[in-house]
Amino acid sequence: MVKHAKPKGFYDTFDRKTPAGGPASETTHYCPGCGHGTVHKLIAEALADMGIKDRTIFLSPVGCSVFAYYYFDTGNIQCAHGRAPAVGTGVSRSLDDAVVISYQGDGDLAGIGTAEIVHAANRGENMAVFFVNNAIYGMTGGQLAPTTILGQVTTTSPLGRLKDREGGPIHMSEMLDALDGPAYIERCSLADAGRVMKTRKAIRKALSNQVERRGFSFVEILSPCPVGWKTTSTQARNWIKETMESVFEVKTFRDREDMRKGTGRLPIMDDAQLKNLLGADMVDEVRTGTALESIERVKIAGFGGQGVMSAGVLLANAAIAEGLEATWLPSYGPEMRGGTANASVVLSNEPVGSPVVDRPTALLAMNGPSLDGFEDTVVPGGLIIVNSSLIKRKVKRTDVKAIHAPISAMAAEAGFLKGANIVMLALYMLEVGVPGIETLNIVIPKSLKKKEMVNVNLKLVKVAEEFHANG
Ligand SMILES: Cc1ncc(C[n+]2csc(CCOP(=O)(O)OP(=O)(O)O)c2C)c(N)n1
Ligand code: SF4
Repeated sequence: MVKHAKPKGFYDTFDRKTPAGGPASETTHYCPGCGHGTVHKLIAEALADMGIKDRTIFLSPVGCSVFAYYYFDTGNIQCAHGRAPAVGTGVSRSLDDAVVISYQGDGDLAGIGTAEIVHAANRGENMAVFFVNNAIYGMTGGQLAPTTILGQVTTTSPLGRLKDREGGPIHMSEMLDALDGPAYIERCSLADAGRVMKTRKAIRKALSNQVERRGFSFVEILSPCPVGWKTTSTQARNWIKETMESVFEVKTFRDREDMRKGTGRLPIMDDAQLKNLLGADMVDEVRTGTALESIERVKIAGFGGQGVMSAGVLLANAAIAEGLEATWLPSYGPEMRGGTANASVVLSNEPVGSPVVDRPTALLAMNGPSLDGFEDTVVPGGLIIVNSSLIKRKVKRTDVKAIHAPISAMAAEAGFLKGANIVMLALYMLEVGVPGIETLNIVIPKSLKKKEMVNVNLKLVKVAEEFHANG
């Protein structure tokens, strides 16, 4: 007797479809006859049979299977469109024992996410990719996908896909088979029961490859989308067999049983090794017990050549020298010369979660475009320091502290116009108090590669101190 039951890899109930206050649902959100349901079942069964669901991280894509996390009783992450292989890279590199599943449609994987899948495959990342190829964008209403076959009618190719107009279908398995990285590549089909059993085997193979740490496994599954194709379920399965399979050959492309992958992680280094690696930019801790009242998010902005990047590095180094946590993130304008540039520096008592500075607590504006571009982003109560030598207008905001200082003129008067960045940085540090200005005086000699520049830069710190004391 064949007993049909819900695989143990699934949750008991699918809450997505449970009506408010109503009975728990056991149905999915997929259309009748959709291949996603079949692939889900095969994966859920395998996870339960292999006893690996507790160490599995399932990456849901964007597409009809966006809600996969409502079904799989695993760790779940919902990824931005096409980015699952990048997320999976992070997961598998940080969790040695994880079985990472990247579940993706053809729009997700072969359209918006082409770069991510190619590079993850090339690096041979530890993950099993299940690529559900239904030759169409199902979720958004049946538009042409990268894998739509020639002549296929979709809502955006009403006359049928034409090679000269839309290009031919992309064969992802063949493309990835050109790379050295993958361990296992197989194309399967859901056209009939026999083929479903072969897909079942391929899915288990890809998952056991994860357990064995063989690296990157890729299973492409030709899958019916009766709603997008405007067919019955039977017609859809026949179409796969008779038409799709003649374009996408069902076969094993490679199976490298002997492959083994490491974690791909950098070695963990102690301070001495790090210092050796980073050289002069590392500064010994000079003061301990420093604490910030709250996270400082600093945007130092100007045009290329004004030294905004090096001011950012100095600030981050000064903070680290005082035992704080700091990040520095450069952003270069598109022009090679004369363009705008800015450095984002985050200072914190705790490890920094994100180096991005969208809402600065302080803006150090070296030129007009920087003030125009970032003034509105500063948090209320924040600080804006304006280089009034080059910026002729005043700060408009009334809910921030504004300091207008002739930064460039002060640097020029001290004999070193290019050191305006140091005057600006010193002024900021004097204003905020943490890290302390004396730390900047220690960091400057350690950080400057041209030792003959040390004294002039220290002189610029003094210039800023005088301005601050008088103003
Ligand atoms: C950044 C972004 N761009 C576009 C979309 C719209 N969008 C949602 S699903 C989808 C395509 C999904 O197609 P596929 O990956 O083939 O999955 P299927 O729905 O067929 O299973 C697109 C373009 C989006 N959600 N996000
Ligand atoms: S539109 Fe197609 S892929 Fe999406 S759930 Fe319906 S049948 Fe499945």
